[in-house]
Amino acid sequence: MTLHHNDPVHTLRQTIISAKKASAAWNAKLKDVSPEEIKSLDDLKKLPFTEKSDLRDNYPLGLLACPKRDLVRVHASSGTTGKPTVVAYTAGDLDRWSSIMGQAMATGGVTSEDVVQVAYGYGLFTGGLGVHYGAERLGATVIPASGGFSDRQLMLMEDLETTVLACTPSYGLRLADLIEEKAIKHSLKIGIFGAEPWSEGLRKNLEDRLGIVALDIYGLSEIMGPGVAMECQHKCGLHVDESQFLLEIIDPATGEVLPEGSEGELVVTTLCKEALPMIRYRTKDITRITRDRCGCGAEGARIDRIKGRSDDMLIIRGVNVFPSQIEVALSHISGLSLHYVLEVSEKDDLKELTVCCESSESLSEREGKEMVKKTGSHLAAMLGIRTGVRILPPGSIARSEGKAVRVKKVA
Ligand code: DLL
Repeated sequence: MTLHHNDPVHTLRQTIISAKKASAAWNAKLKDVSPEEIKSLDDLKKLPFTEKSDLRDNYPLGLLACPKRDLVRVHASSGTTGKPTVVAYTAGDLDRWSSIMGQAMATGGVTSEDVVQVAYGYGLFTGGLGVHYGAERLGATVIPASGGFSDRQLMLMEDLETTVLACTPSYGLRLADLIEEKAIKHSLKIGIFGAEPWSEGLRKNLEDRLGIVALDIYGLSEIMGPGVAMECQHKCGLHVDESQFLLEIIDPATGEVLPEGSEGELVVTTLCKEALPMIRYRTKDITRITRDRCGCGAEGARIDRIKGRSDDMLIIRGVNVFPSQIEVALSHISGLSLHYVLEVSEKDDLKELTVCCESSESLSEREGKEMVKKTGSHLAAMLGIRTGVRILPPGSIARSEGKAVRVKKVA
């Protein structure tokens, strides 16, 4: 397929034609769609949504829009149940991903002078290799550290004078703790944190303690991997390259397209994918699109920091809360470390939430009780919900090396 980046309508039509031609599953899904009907981007609404279940139902590669021999790489995201979702790339796809990712890093202020330590996991997860190739494309020096082995991370960081750390924000917090604990001398300037929801509070914590600019990067395997959206140093929304990705916001309950500026579920259509194009892919991620001019001068679309996934939203006695909102509330309480877990139990069909968080210092019994009270009333004031609170000693919550598991179901 030839990709015409400067005419998105043409590219969209081509995408539909090649998907229908190559895959029986796409052909069935798009049976009522004739590409000629797509006359403007407004006609995007006429196309059906694609969801994770479409990939799962056509496991492993039923949605492939190119001959299988054209593939040069696969990645996969682990599902909560059963088989993973497999995503695939042609050489052209990898080339475009590298340049989109390189451009995203440049948007964040990374240059060819930088030493980028990639502490996202390498392997089936797209994080490691995605950031790796983007940084190389930019001409930066890459340290392919992968996730975990924290002592080795710190050694490499110190000895090779890493200037850019790329990892999940929760692992960034873990590394920040260790850097302080072991008094590591480092040269970090920029953090590229993503792959999980995080808060302004955690950004400030990482920036203050590491002396860096901490930036948010967004992406998902089904669309490509990291680099779909990335903040610049003005930190007011994540820039999206609309010549590659068409964005919509829908009501997650009804699927209705919402007016620009509304908060809702992000839907992405790819204009840059040969192997696995995605048409109106429902990301489940809750955000907003803005187009006002950014402080950096860019005028294109930006998305807000992702609030959470529609399927991670907790409904506690009728009040909707995302784990990231709890993190925001916790970040306002001095004396807590931002390592936390949310325990959800169900009693008589009602969900109960217990927020388990660590104090930054060891507390006496009396101090602990006061902290429980303070945290509980702060959460009630900020979120309008009563929750249980447990304050745990420093170091007692399991540290994440990749995506943190924040919500635990308990009996
Ligand atoms: O997490 C790709 C990635 C790697 C993004 C490294 C950024 C950095 P998946 O494993 O397929 O891909 O998970 C995608 O993670 O739908 C969101 O729910 C969540 N997510 C990704 N980035 C962010 C972010 C990678 N910056 C899913 N903020 C997405 C909040 C994020 N959530």
